Amino acid sequence: MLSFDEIQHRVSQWMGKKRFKHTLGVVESATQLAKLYNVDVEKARLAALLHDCAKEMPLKEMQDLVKDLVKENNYKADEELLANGNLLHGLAGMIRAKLEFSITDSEILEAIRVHTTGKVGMSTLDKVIFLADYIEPNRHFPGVDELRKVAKENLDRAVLLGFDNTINHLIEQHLSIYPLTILGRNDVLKSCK
Ligand code: DGI
Ligand code: FE
Ligand code: FE
Repeated sequence: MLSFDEIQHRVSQWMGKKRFKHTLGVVESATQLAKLYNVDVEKARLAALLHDCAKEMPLKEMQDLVKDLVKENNYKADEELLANGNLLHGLAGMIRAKLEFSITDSEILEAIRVHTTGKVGMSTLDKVIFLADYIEPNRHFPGVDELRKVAKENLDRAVLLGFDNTINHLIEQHLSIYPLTILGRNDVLKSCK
């Protein structure tokens, strides 16, 4: 098994400078959140390092990677997920992490897979990665400071705000909302009550 630094070096070669900087920011934020919410810090660091490892692959390559392994892994990849790299890079990244680095920890793999869309029944690690992706230090968007504040107080409420922000954004741009994003949002809303 490669060390964290060796994996980091390989990952840096798979993406541009900006995304690599984002990735290191997610590692930093995920480390803080993991400590705060009693998640295994090493798992959080590795999931954060790998969460976008497939993001800059051409869509066709992502699709090939996914199609090969979807059957034997029992993952469902529907047409909407397969057609959009913004949605597919989580599943593709999970498979890449497995193939290239022999990552077998199912909690790490799942957090990578669901980091964009979320899902119903997210684990604390899933939420930590989802949120770290949102609030890492290089993110600048209206409301990010409020989100950073809530993230320190209540994990579920911060994840809900993240979902709301994504969904609002998609609506403003007249884009399709992946159904699992809505289901994931409604599920975490229940935990907030
Ligand atoms: O990979 P990152 O840019 O760091 O962040 P991400 O994995 O959260 O991906 C964000 C992109 O995915 C952004 O362009 C919005 C898009 N996205 C997130 N949820 C949905 C979505 N796109 C669609 N069509 N539907 C969704 O539910
Ligand atoms: Fe991503
Ligand atoms: Fe990201």
